Amino acid sequence: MTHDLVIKGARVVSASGTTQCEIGIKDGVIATLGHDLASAEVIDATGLIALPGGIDSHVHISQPSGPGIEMADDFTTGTRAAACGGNTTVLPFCLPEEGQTLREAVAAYRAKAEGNCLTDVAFHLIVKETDPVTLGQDLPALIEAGYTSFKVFMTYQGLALSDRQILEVMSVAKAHGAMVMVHAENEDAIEFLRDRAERTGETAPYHHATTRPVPVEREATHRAISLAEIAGVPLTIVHVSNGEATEEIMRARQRGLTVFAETCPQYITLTADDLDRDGFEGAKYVCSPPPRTRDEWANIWRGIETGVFDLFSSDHCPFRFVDTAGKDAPGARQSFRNIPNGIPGVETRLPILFSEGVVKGRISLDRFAALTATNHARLYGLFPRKGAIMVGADADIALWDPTLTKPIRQSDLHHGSDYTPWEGFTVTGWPVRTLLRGVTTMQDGAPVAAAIGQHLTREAPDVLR
Ligand code: DUC
Ligand code: ZN
Ligand code: ZN
Repeated sequence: MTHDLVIKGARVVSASGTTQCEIGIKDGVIATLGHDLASAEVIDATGLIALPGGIDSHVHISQPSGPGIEMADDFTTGTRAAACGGNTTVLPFCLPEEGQTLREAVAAYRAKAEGNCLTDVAFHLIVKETDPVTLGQDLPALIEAGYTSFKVFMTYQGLALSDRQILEVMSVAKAHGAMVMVHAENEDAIEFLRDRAERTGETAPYHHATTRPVPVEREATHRAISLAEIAGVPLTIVHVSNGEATEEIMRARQRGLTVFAETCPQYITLTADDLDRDGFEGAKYVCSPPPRTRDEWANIWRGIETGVFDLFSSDHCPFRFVDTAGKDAPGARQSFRNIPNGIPGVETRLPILFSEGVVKGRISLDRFAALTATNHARLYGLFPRKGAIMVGADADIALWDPTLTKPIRQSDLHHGSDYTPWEGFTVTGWPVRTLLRGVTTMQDGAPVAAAIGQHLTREAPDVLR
């Protein structure tokens, strides 16, 4: 067979292990893994590692974030940054605006993404209403149409669902075959701590962290797992930040429950002290759950190394810092309550895990591929088309230089935010070329293609098939 493109000379992290071989690509699909392959075009990847293109299954793009607040990324900048960070697919959330049905929201997000993406895109839903139309009509129809995962919140006024409502949502997931993702923090406990902090003048960004302590997350994690057990559904706990929540997940698995878990770069590299930086700088690090301590980094690493965590996602939720529509929102300097919640990270997720995990000897290349691509595809109904370098899969590949060492700099990044929480953080190992269905989307750190990203229809999660 003559291929359209062959990648030669790379160590290939394939679905069946890491080997030295060539990757033959035809019509955007991996056609051959072998040697001495014929092709019209060749990429010499000597000295590089070929990994599956990253799938970031937890990003927020163009999501409404309150009156007067604007997310820093639209689909053009968000997926451009993703591609430059070695990703080929992202899964943003679809949040209905006030008065909008879930189906209308999906149509609106699809329209915002259409023709603007440098990665492929598929959407999770956020379920914030449990009226009969949402649960009886919209959600079943959307699951049928391939929106096979949705997030529920246990925190945030206007988003948080009661235990009863979560059970109702879970029973729709059970009946129609979808994955429930949970943001596990106890809203009442946070409100109590937040009101008390404000009464005593503890209003600086740092107190975002002190009012969302570990027990707030541990308790909600335990409760979410119990609700999933009662409803009889698998569950994914997203953005786990600490050891006690991790233990809840381990205990649930020991009881035979199917619980998946996600963590993020902020929980192995940032601490609550970052929120205590001079002046208003701490606002740059306000996200939920908050970054914890160095001891918690060790707990999260143990979970990554021992397989408790299935997913390593960015939770990219970007706001600009010098902007009254961003972190410097009206009232934000008076109380942390008013600081928009979230940090940018879609472009830096993979280099941080490669450097801190693979280069420092904590995880293998195979485990890196599972945590950053394969498991995301399996859990969210994209496998085997996405998530692994194997014959028949889309030719979504990131070529990595494992020796390239440089600090993360805002000036090198491509997101819409005006800062990175990892400014100056030195990383060894960077993606130097990203290919989406065989087309180069990033080369040497710069975006190079037109917006060729497509919307992906998903199957049911592997575990439900
Ligand atoms: N949860 C997220 O998943 N992202 C940003 C904010 C939040 O609370
Ligand atoms: Zn969340
Ligand atoms: Zn998120």
